Amino acid sequence: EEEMQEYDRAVRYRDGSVRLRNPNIELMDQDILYHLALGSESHDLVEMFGDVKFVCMGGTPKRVEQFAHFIMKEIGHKLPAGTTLLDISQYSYRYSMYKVGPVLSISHGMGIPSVGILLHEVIKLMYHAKVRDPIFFRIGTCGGIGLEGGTVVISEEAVDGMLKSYLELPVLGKMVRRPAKLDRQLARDIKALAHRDDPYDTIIGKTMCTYDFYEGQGRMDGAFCEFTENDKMEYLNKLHKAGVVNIEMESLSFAALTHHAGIKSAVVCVTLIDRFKGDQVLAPKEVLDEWQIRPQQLIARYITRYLQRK
Ligand code: R2B
Ligand code: URA
Repeated sequence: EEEMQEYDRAVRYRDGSVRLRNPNIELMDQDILYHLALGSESHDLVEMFGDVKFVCMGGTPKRVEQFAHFIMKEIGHKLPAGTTLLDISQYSYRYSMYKVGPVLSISHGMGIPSVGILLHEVIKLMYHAKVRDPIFFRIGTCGGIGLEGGTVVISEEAVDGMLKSYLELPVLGKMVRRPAKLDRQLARDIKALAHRDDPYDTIIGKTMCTYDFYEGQGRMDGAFCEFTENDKMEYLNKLHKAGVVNIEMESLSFAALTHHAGIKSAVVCVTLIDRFKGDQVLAPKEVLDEWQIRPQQLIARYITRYLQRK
């Protein structure tokens, strides 16, 4: 914790606004946030985004649109008369972004490269818009390890497929490592908002983040499989013993890049399957849809409480 706070002070301005660890940006005439279809000169980013407090990310455009409508209801936000929610980044044809008062809801696609590109641009967006102390959430889905489908998992840290707790990226032919740390207090605060009478568990645990959905997650149902059922079970047991409770594909980058920027963040995912029991996601669509609302509700509770405190 102490280490995280030290870190925060180094990478944020005194007023809490996001400081970029890149001296080049302020020297540029304009900064085009290409994959968001926004620019620092073409748009008044302070006017458009200066009041943002929460950045919520999820995999699909539909889910983040739903979350935008849901959070609008929950925080009682009213759109100006005669207007509807619109996808601010629709002309990027890459990501979708909705803004509801202090909440941004943005799709990140699948996997570390996709969420990484988005995070570079959203962190720069926070800087250009002079946003203070933003909190980032990933609201997603995952596979569970020894957990019933529909369980909500709040990540305490992210590890890669080799159980290493940092993101590695080749830069100029050298491997750069960034610790994939998440805010433990934020994780506990979110967990405290789970209702005792929810008909499912909400837990905190380690999250494994992989570069692939099939072989990379030990699935035997991909186009290729070069290991046995025994090998797979041995690996899942090893993960389980190491405290890994779920597997998904973005947390490593999400944790590493937000931490590097000094931004508080959390990852909350619902399990769609127990990997000890199978590989295929078999639950009916209506069940999956109901499960996916669970992490949204938890984060909506956090946001609502936070705004009421003000
Ligand atoms: C969870 O679900 C997706 C794969 O189906 C991936 O984006 C993830 O992390
Ligand atoms: N997302 C993943 O990455 N893995 C799963 O098993 C389910 C959802």
